[in-house]
This record gives sequence, structure tokens and C-alpha cells, in this order.
Amino acid sequence: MNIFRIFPVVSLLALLAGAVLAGNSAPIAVSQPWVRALPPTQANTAAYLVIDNPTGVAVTITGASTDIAERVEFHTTREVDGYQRMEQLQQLELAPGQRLELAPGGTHLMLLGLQRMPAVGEQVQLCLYVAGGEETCFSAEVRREGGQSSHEHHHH
Ligand SMILES: [Cu+2]
Repeated sequence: MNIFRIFPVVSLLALLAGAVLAGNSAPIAVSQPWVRALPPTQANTAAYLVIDNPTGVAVTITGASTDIAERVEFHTTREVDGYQRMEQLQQLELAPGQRLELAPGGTHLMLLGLQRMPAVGEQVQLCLYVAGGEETCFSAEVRREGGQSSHEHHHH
């Protein structure tokens, strides 16, 4: 038995339980987060993830942050006259039980004013803030493109 392997898991569970009891943890679940790797000359990039609201009440996500960028905005993509245009959303709303998929070509987190472009394989820390003061933080892997779909147009 390797107690040094078990201990971190136990302490992590204790921390999670503590966060729930303290009421600091947001009632949403985040999965499949990733950040797009772009050329290092780019000042901005996007992050994608799936957000679930497993509760019986509506949840409003009022903001997001990361330590590698000045600010994070919610954007949605809309086609106007054949062009893909990004529009800022002030907040994200999740109805009871709703799943929201932030994916390329749709709604995404925009990381603006990067200190530097993160490298492929790096883990980026992101936090979402929920109306009511709770937050949920997670790490997102940096990739060139998403796992499942890859609708990318490369210009050389
Ligand atoms: Cu954007």
C-alpha cells in the first residue's frame, strides 16, 4: 500500500467537501475545457468547454478570469453577410438542467491581452464566476484544435 498516493486524494476530497460546506463552490460542472494555441504573435485566443447546470434553478455566469490574460469575455459567433462576427455577451444563462457547449464557431471564452501565447500541452487556469458570489476554477489544456471536431481553415 502506498500511503503517499492515497493521501493527496483524501486531502483533495476534504478540500472539496470544505468548499461545498463553506458555500464557495459554484453549482455548475465544467468538462472538456481547452484553450486554442495560436501563433505567438497573437494577443488573444479562445477557450472552449462544456458547462452543466445540474441544479433545479437557473444559474447566471457573470464573469471569467485567467492568470495569463488581462481579461476574459464571453463571445458568441454570428454569421453576418457571409462573415463570422464575434459579439460580446454580458453573461451566460443556464436554465435548470441545461448543458451549454462552448465550441469553435459558437459561444466561447475570449482571452484578451495575453501575457504570452501558451504552448500546446500547457495547462491554463480559468475561473468562472456565478451570480451570488460563487466561483468554479479549473485547468484547461492548450491544444491546436478540439478533440472531436476540427473545422479549421488554415491560411498559409
Ligand atoms: Cu471571441
